[in-house]
Amino acid sequence: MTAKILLVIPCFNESGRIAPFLTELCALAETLGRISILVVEDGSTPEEQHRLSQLVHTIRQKYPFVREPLLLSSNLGKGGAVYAGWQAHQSEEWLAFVDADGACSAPETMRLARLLVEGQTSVDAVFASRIQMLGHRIQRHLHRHIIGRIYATIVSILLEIPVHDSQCGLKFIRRSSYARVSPSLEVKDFGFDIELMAALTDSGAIVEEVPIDWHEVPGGKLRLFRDAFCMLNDVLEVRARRRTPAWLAHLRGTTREPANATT
Ligand SMILES: Nc1nc2c(ncn2[C@@H]2O[C@H](COP(=O)(O)OP(=O)(O)OP(=O)(O)O)[C@@H](O)[C@H]2O)c(=O)[nH]1
Ligand SMILES: [Mg+2]
Repeated sequence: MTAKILLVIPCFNESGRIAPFLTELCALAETLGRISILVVEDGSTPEEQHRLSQLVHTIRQKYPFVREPLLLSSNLGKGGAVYAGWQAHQSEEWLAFVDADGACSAPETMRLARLLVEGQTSVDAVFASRIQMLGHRIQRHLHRHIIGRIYATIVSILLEIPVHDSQCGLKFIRRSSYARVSPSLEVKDFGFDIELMAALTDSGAIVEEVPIDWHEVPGGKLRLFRDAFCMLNDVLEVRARRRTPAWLAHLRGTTREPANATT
C-alpha cells in the first residue's frame, strides 16, 4: 500500500514565479502518482488572485491532481496558509508544503516525495535541509547563508533540538502526527516551522532532516532583517511556552506541555 501526499504551495503575490516550477512539478508528480497539489493564496490583490487562479485552472486541465486553488480574502501568513491548506482536504496520509519559487527544485521535491510514497521511511516527518556537503549543491548569497546559519544555531541552542536548518521551504509530515500537535500551534508567519518542529519533537514524533540541492531565486518576500527579528521573537515565544509549568499553563487556560519538560 503506497501513501498519498497533499502538497500545499503557499502563495503570496506568486503568479510571476510559480508557473515554471508548478509546470515541472506537475509533470514529475504525474509520473510518481499519489500526490495532490493545492495552491493556497491569501490576501494578495484581486487581480493577483485572478492571475494565479487562471494559471492553476489551465494546469488543472492537464493535471487533475492539482486541486482547485484555495483563495482566502485575508492574509494569514505563510504558516497560516499552509495550515489552512492542510485542513482543507482529508484524504492524504502525508501533508507537505513547498515554496512557490522553485528554490527547492521540482526534481528535489519529488525525490523526497518518492521516499514517502514508496514507504521507504518510518519517520513521522521529513524536513529538507540546506546542508553544505559533498554530493549536494547549495547556491545562496553569502550574507543570507551567514544569517541563516546564525539563526539555525540560535534555534538549535534555545530549543535544544539539534536541527541544522529549520527554515527550508520543503517539509513532509504524517497527518496523524500533525493532528496530535495542531491544536497547540499558534505561530502563523515565517517562523511557523520552528513551532511545528518543536511541537512534533515534544510529542515524540521522529523528525528527520534530509539534505537537498537548493538554489536562491530572486523575488523573495522575506525581509531579511525585519523578518529575522520577528522569527527570533517566535523562537523565544516557543521556548517560553515549552517551559511553562503544567500548573501555570492550566491557570492560563493553555494545555501545551512538552513530553520531556522539566518544571
Ligand atoms: N499564502 C501565503 N504564502 C506566503 C506568505 N508569505 C510567504 N509566502 C510564501 O512562502 C514561500 C516562501 O516565501 P519567500 O518569499 O520565497 O521567502 P523565503 O524563501 O523564506 O526567503 P527568500 O530567501 O527571500 O526566498 C513562497 O511560496 C511565498 O509565496 C503569506 O503571507 N501567505
Ligand atoms: Mg524563497
